[in-house]
Amino acid sequence: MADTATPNVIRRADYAPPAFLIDTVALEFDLVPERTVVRNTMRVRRNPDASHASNLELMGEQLEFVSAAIDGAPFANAHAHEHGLTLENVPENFELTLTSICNPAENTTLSGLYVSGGNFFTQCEAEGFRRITYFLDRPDVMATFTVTLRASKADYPVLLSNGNLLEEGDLPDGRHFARWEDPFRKPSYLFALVAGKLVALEERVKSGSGKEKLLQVWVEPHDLDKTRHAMDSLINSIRWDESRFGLELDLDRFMIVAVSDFNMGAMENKGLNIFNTKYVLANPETATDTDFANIEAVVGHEYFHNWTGNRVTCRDWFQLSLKEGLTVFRDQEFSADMAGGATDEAARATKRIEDVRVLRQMQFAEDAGPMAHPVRPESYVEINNFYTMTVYEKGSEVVRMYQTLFGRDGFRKGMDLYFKRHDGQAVTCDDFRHALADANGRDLAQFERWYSQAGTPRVSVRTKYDAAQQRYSVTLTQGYGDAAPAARETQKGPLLIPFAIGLIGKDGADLPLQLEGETKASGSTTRVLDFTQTEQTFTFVNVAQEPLPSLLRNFSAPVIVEYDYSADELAFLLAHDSDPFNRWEAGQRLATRELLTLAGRATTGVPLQLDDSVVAAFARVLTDESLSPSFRELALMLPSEAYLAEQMAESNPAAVHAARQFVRKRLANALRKDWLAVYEKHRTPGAYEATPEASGHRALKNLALSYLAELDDPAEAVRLASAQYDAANNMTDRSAALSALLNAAAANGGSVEAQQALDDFYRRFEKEPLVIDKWFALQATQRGSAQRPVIEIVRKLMAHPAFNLKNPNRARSLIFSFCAANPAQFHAEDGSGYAFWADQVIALDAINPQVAARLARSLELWRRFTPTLRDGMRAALEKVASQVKSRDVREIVEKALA
Ligand code: B3K
Ligand code: ZN
Repeated sequence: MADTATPNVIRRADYAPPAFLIDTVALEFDLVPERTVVRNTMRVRRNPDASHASNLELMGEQLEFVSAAIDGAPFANAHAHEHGLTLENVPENFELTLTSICNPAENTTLSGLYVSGGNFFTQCEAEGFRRITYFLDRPDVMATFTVTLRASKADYPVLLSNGNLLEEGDLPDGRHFARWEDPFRKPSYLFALVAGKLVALEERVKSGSGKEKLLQVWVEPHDLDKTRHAMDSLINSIRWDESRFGLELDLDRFMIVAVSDFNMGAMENKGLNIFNTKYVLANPETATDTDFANIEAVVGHEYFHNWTGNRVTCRDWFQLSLKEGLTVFRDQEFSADMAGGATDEAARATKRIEDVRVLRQMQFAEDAGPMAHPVRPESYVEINNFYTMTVYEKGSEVVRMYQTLFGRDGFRKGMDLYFKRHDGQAVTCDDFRHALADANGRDLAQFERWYSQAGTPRVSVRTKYDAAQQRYSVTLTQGYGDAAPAARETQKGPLLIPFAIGLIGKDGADLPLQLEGETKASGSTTRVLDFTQTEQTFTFVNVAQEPLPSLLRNFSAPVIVEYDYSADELAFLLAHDSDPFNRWEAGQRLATRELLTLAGRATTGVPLQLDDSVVAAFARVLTDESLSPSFRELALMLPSEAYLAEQMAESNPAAVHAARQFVRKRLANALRKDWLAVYEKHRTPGAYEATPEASGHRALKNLALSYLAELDDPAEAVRLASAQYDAANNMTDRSAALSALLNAAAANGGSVEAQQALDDFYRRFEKEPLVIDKWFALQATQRGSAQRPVIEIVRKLMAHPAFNLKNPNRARSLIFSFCAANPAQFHAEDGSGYAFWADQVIALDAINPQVAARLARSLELWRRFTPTLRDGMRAALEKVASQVKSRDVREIVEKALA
């Protein structure tokens, strides 16, 4: 409704094929930081499948138009304007040569061609190519590209672009050139170039069919010692895509380049992936176990795009989840296989739990706010605002549901058919669904609603046991709660929900499952129910005793399950469920329920207390040596403050913080001996190992340390943390120790030990920007106190010589960490956090709208907070709305205020 009033809304329903097609592109760059000349020669023809247009309308932004020629002759009917270039009355089929100039040195948006650290880089997705040259900059226009780069040889010794290197050589005046050709047709958003002083770690490998491939990881010279893990991750990705999906690397050469100024994680440009340094550079001294895991996941993700995204791409940007949801699913499966192979369900579950935690904390929140949209959005103002948790993470869950419905083999059959039908094409989410449906002989019309329906579905469960008949009935009802107004508006009918369920007997073992109408129990003790109606009852027969249901095993659909478990039942599931995901889930439900009760009490000032039975349930997990350390760490980590605040009728971050701290302290004091024992037992002496086992030990040990830092008398924890900090041979242990010192000291307004460690950390890693990012982030996310509010520390750090608003990683490490990852301090009653937020959004808007728009989103749930906070947030949003210029931030704040 608000859409119609807003100009420049792009709608999915308005899709029309392009009036012209471009078959080949030859680009020539004369690379000079302030004035790069681009000559672009294209083979253009009318699109036989589109309605006639006499003018060719090319997109272009921030370009200085120089000249146009058609078939070699100057063309006078070319008019440059704010959004591009209009060429009037063009022929049917012609060669078009355009020359234009851009200014990479001044490009702080990091979209298009820009300079970072004295080197040239590009970022074209979604609409950056039009900032490099005039073009039909839309993904359904696919062309083959040849690229010639010319630049000073001393300043830019390395010249890279997509595909294969055809030729390189010297030119007069100390310049040189390189010519690249990408044999595959691609949309413009996959174009890339890199030029500068870089070095590469190289490896030659043979692909499945025996062809030799050159792999390179390009970085600045001082970072070469941090490239091994990215290279290993790339090799593992190549192997995995061959074995799991039969997909081989199609180019002779595959390059990864790291850049320190980058808007997001990485970019899948054909054969030339460009990465944020954060997702490439790692060695044990500088990177944590989480960094190592993230690098493996992102290297995999970008590599997997080579087939899901590049060989088969999107028809239009509304189809973004076609490539992103699918590729996130693939990278999640890759990481799970790397951790646990295909069969170690407990190890795979660790990855599943981490992914679901992110989904629930971030995507469910997105669904509950003004940016809620379906996996395939219906409209947008700025497409960069739609690289969202919904498109990526919920999109991945939607893809996972196909696999849950059809099994791994059925899913593979669907993928095979998808590539057989669509290789080399720009297609839609419907095309993907049809391939999966046809390959498995199933009508998936109802499944389309997962793409068109916004909001988080709720499934409520009622159960009934008939002891005389030995029947157990499970009634499922689906709908949307009040928290999803967007969902109700677009609701089209019930979803097809694969609902995995198991039944657990009194001894904790799974019961056999036989549905009414079946002649015998099936072999598996987990059943995926096809839940397709608004309300549906499934009846199990021959159920000898009243079972406890284990619902939505392995999180088989992205929904909220409502079922009234008692605290004892949850403790029982936490101790016995054979589904490791649901075992974790039981602990989370138990903790969430207690924490929300306590938060409610905290708002009214009633003294807090926690039942011994809850402490006992967590104690059992802590001391259960049959559970893997990484599982125990996940199970003992309480739900985040952000997630808890979101579950309250009125979000109250201070109350949530008080409740969560109370429980942490209670668990720390009550289980002190156990924490200490776990801390000692899970030390990893000797050389650092990056294996999942070793990282599990470190995770559990460091969780123990963080609980010990909550003790009423933290002296012992401070001693342990200081010793760990000094002795650490890896960043995981060092940063965990520093964080424990900061938090142990918070209540007293800081400590000597914490300050010394902070200073040491800075000096030690002064030359490692990614570690200095951690230094900023640790301080921004630390616990505060009345004497020492974190906003004051953050303001001081903004003036630190190492702070730089133009570098997105640095801006995120300090500003985003405070505004989005320290809710109790950010949402201070005095509104100081909001005033800071508004100033930073406005400052960033002038530099880098994409980064500013991300920060702008941290206030979008303002309506759900307590009245005082709500007023403060509204005022800050209004201030931003009155001052920002970019379309990116405007869309966010206008939707928030609407
Ligand atoms: N496809 C890119 C994201 C581009 C974001 C543009 N604002 C990275 C990825 O998802 O692999
Ligand atoms: Zn992606």
